[in-house]
Amino acid sequence: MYAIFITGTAGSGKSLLTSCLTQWFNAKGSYAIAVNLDPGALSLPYEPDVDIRDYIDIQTIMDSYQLGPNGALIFATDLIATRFQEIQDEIDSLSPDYAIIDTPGQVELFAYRNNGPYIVENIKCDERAILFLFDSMLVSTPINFVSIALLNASIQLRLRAPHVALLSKKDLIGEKWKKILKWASDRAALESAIKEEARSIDYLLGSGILRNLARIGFSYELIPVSAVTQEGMVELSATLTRIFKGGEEIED
Ligand SMILES: Nc1nc2c(ncn2[C@@H]2O[C@H](COP(=O)(O)OP(=O)(O)O)[C@@H](O)[C@H]2O)c(=O)[nH]1
Ligand SMILES: [Mg+2]
Repeated sequence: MYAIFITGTAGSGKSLLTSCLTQWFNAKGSYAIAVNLDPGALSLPYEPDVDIRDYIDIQTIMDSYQLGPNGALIFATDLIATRFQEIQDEIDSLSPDYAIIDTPGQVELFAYRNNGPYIVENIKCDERAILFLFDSMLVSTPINFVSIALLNASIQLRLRAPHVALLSKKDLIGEKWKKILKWASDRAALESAIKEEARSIDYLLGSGILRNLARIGFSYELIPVSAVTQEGMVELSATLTRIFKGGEEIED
């Protein structure tokens, strides 16, 4: 079984991509399941095969501990690891080829607290990968792009598994995705874009962060995807196959 964790800022398209990718694999003849690890999800654009909300209920937590919605969400997210065995058992009983795992809306609750690293490390699977979504709505300026790239690097530090960077919601930005892909792959182009657009104080900070990111290997093969039109699914699944099957022969 291959485990694919979907991460990204709130609203970046994690849940819709979970739905899209699950359908994509199933249409190609693999057996993929959608796993919801977001205890705070009010509604989901897919019917989860395995759902943390069966074990953790935000309303009960709010009532029992007299917490507001925010406190209850943090509490609930911290509890995910304590119910992980049940989630694992459910996944095992389905024996999927792929588990597509939707993570909590706010990425910091998953990545920066203990539950995310614990689950990524302990899930029983042959291989795992982390998808990180660069929301096209957020990375439309070079400074914002660098900020999200910094977040991506920070999440890589926390969730130790091969990472794939995606540009989500490609269908919403017309031809702008080309410019964003250029920034991702060409540091000099990004730095000069920062210089053109940013105030001098932002330039110093933005280019300083960028240079430091470059030292740890700043250059993305950012894959543009749309969970609405299914664009980019071919490229994404080919990249996942390369990660999972390594040197083995790649099927189409
Ligand atoms: N046009 C478009 N909208 C998208 C896409 N992916 C997500 N959305 C929309 O963006 C919003 C947030 O998506 P969601 O999957 O809930 O984000 P999450 O918070 O990261 O799980 C929803 O209104 C989705 O319908 C996409 O590829 N294209
Ligand atoms: Mg979501």
